[in-house]
Amino acid sequence: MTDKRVLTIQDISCFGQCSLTVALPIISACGIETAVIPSAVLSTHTSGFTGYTCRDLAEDIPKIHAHWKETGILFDAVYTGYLGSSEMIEDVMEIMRELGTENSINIVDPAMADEGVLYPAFDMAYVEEMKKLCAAADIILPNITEACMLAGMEFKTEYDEAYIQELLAKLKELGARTIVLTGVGYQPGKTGVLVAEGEKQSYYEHHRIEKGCHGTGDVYASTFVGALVRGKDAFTAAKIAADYTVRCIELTKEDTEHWYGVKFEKAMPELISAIYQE
Ligand code: PXL
Repeated sequence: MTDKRVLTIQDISCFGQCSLTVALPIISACGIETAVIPSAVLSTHTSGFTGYTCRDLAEDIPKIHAHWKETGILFDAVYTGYLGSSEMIEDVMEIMRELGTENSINIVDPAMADEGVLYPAFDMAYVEEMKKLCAAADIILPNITEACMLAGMEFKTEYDEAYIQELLAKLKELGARTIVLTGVGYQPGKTGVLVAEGEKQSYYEHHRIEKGCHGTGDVYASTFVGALVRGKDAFTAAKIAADYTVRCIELTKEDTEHWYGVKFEKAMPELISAIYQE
């Protein structure tokens, strides 16, 4: 196997177990060299904390790009998460176009909303830019809220398969190729992930833990990327990511002081054995 190299572009929330502080260890644990471009530096994430600091690094992105281009550094996959401002999206697309190897894959987690609402830093202009980034991706990983915002559909907590199919059709119209839609549940106590690749659709249903935890979207997307680049097919990567995310929530849910993220470190041995199972 030729060793693979991933670039991930997302913020550093210095405290809070999300974005780069989750993506870097998880993708590395999957045996993949991981380079990073921090899109912003925040003292904490923005979900539940107040008074956080934020330094946007949009200006640095073209400079890092130029240096790497000159040096000849290329990536087998580019994975984006929480970016922070719409100004940087054009530059991120430029990186996807110029710093990928011949068969590189672009994976976009829109990371902008949950439970029907946008994260505090974002507005509809960001959603519009995110639509362009999703159209440039090979694989997108929205949750239902993000999918609705990208598709211009009403967010619902109860729905049927026809609603999900309409959502997928609208995302395809947008230009999205493979769609990994998370948080799709049709019955109480269950949730799941739907992987739509061209005409093919596969659904993995799993146990739903009532307590929602911050940062699980980042744990999910990073695990998916690690597993996929490691050589798993999209559906297997989606399943490994779902099982690991559920495990992380289980290991965290009893600890009421740990509301800001999940204890993903504790379940890493299980992730590693799932990844290295050929
Ligand atoms: O987990 C997504 C995320 C990443 N980065 C920052 C966030 C959030 C979610 O709120 O605020 C800064």
